[in-house]
Amino acid sequence: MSLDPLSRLGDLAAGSLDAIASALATASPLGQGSHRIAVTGLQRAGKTVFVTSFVHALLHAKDAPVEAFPFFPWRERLRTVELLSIPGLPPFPYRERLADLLADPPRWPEPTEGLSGVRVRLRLSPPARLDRRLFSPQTLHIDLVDYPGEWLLDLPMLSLDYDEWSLQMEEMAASGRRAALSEAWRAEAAKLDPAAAADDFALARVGGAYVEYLKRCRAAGLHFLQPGRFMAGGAPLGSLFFPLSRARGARSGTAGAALARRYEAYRRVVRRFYAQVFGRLRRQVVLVDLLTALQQGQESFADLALATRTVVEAFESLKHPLARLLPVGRLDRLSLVATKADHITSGQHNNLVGLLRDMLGEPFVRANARQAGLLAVASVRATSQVTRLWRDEPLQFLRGVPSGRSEVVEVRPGEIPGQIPGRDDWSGFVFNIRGFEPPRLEAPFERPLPHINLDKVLQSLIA
Ligand SMILES: Nc1nc2c(ncn2[C@@H]2O[C@H](COP(=O)(O)OP(=O)(O)O)[C@@H](O)[C@H]2O)c(=O)[nH]1
Ligand SMILES: [Mg+2]
Repeated sequence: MSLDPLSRLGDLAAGSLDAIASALATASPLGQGSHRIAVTGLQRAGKTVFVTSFVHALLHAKDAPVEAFPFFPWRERLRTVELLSIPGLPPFPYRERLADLLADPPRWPEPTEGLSGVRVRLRLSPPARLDRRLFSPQTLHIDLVDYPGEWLLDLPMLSLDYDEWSLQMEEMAASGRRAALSEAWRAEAAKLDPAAAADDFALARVGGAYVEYLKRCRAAGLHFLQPGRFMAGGAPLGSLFFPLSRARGARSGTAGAALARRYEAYRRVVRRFYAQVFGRLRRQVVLVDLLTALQQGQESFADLALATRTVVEAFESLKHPLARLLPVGRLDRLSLVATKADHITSGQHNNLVGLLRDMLGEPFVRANARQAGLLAVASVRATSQVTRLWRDEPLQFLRGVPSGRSEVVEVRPGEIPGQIPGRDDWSGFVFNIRGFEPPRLEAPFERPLPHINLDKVLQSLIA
């Protein structure tokens, strides 16, 4: 890989994206059915846990009691099931991640970077109405592809030139909590003369400060971070460019012109991703961790809402194949999932879905009612529920081991609002939403992991 920033970008586009694109373009062998399900979401939304638990359920649902994974359409006809990799894609490390969950004590799996995939092959007897002597078993592939939602945050950049993007980003960086987080970067940027001759070291210094700012935002629970690829997946693209509206009109050879050129090169990568990868993923699951943002308060929540809407707009754009910016693409099914539903009591799940609906916006939900389903899901359920009497009233409590602790406690996570609270109403809500250690499950655990509604995601994608 070259050190020159522009050719590093070129490598990224030509190398990994093309490889991924051609892997996705390859149809499955003749006569085999296949469902390719892409799973996305911002960092820590729960993708790795979701894919691990989903694959595990596909591998073991057949012999488990029906209630362990109620929706499983192949139960009666399934002969064998196998785990494979998807040719050409980095493998999703299912076995390692499952081993983390089944360890003693169990741990949440290590994060994965970039895009990866795993294939489950089901061999099915012919349907009962066909004569089994005449028809051979059918093969069905279920592919799961995990990719960072941050890659979808870049869509708006396709319709903004460098000036416009810079202005938007600078304005954002100067407001709310971001103002303090961006101070060091803004101070560095102020020293840069966009009309001076381009100097890679000077640009890298300010660029480094910009990435530091994005990282600080993330640590503070903010999610709308552009460019998304600076913060997620494989190659560290960190110091390529940054917003600088003062660069407007800079002549060629100057620092300002270099920034604009790098921005354009980056946009070509983004466009390529949409054209070659995103447009090929026709069944997608978008995971959103609303609960953590809710606990972090109004600004975090508003920021997650902005990021989530941006992600979802990427899906909207797929419905307009003639849209100037994107190639032909189509979306068959979209499952929108509020994750970690085991962090609240079951009586609150409807409100959690209401909150997700409100975050996506009623117009989006209505326009996509045919393909899209909204669900509250726990891929791996870490809590159980108990009812306790409090002043003669039955109240629901969660039982589980809080993160970093080892003893079981009972908590009340609080009432989840069924829609986004108004700016002034936040103080009226008291949440006690916290992380839990994963449940203790004994290896080998040869049935679906405890979950909430994981099978309904399958149903919403393939029914
Ligand atoms: N209680 C609970 N915690 C979860 C669940 N899914 C994810 N988490 C938590 O969220 C963290 C991030 O999940 P992960 O799947 O790594 O997110 P990713 O970055 O989107 O791949 C995990 O380490 C867990 O602490 C779930 O179903 N239940
Ligand atoms: Mg992950």
